[in-house]
Amino acid sequence: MVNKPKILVTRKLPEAVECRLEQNYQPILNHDDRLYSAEELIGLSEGAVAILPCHTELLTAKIIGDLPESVRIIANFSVGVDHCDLEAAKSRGIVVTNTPDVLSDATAEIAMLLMLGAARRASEGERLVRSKEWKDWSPDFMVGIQVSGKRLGIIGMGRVGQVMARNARDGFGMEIHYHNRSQLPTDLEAGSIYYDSVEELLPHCQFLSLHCPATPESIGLLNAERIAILPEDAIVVNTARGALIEDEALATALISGKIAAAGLDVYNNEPAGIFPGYRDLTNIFLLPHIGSATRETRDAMGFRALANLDAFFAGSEPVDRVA
Ligand code: 8YV
Repeated sequence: MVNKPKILVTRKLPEAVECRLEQNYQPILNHDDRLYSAEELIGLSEGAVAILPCHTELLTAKIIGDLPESVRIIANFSVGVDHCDLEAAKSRGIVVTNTPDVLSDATAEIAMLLMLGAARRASEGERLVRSKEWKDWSPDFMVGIQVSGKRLGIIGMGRVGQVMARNARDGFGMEIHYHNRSQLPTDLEAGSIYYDSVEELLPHCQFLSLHCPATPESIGLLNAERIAILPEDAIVVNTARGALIEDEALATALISGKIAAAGLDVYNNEPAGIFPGYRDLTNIFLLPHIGSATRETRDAMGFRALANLDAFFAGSEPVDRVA
C-alpha cells in the first residue's frame, strides 16, 4: 500500500512492536540498533511524518529546528522527556508524546532491588563469591542495614513513586514520607506523610528514593546542602534521572559514611561519562539503566507509543501528549 505514513524508528524495538508498525505504517527501522548522529537523524527524517525515538536520542532545540517540515509528531518510547526540547517542538507545531503507566511496575521493581541491594550489600557480596575471596563467616560478616519497618522518603509521588510506596509499605512495613509538587488525595496517599518542601522531608528519610522527572528545577536536587540534612546512615536510591544528583556530593558523603550506601540505575552522562569515583566505592550498587527493561514492559512501551501514533493519524488527541 502506498499511502502509509513514513515513521523514523531510531532504535531496534521489540519484534511484536516492529511487526505492528509495519502493518500500519512505513517504518524506517534501525536493524543494527546503531546510535544515529544528529545529522543522520535529521537526514533519515526526510519525508517522515513521525519520529519514534528513545531517551538515547538527544532532541535539542537546534535539532528539532533542523528537522524536515514533514515531521509532525515525536512519539517517544520513554516516560521521561528530558531528552527532548518540548518548547522547541511546540514552536514548530510538532506534537510530542511519551509512554507513562506501562513502566511503573518494572521501574519500581528496580528501585526496590536497589534499595535492598544497597542496604544488604548485595554487589559487595556477589563480588566476594565470584572472586573466590569468600573465606569465612563471622557474626559481623557483611552486616548491612535492615529495610523492614524503616522510614522511606520519596521525592516525586507520580506513578512510579506511588508503586514504590505501595510495595515498600505492603511488602516491608515501611512508613512512607514524601514530597511532591502537590499533595495526593487521601485515598492515593494511603497513610503516607506529605511535606511541602524537600528540606522538610529529608530529615525523616532513613531511605530516600527519587522518582521525579529531570526539569530545570530538579537538576542537582540532591546536593551537598541537602545531603547534610539527611539522617546519618541514610540510603539513597535513584531510578529517575542522573541529573537529579550532584555526583561529587554523593560520592563525598558515601566516602565519609554520612550516607551509608546508594543504589543507582541512572547517571549524569550515561553510559560513557558516568562519574568515575562511583566505580571505586564498595557501598554503592550500580545498575545500567534497566528500570523498564522487562520483556512485558518494553512491549507495552512500544504499543503505547503506537497507540499515540494511531490516535494522531486518526485525527484525535494522543492520550499521552506532553507538547
Ligand atoms: C527507558 C526511562 O528505558 O522511560 C524512561 O524515561 O528512563 C527508561 O526506563 C528508556 O527511556 C527507554 O527509552
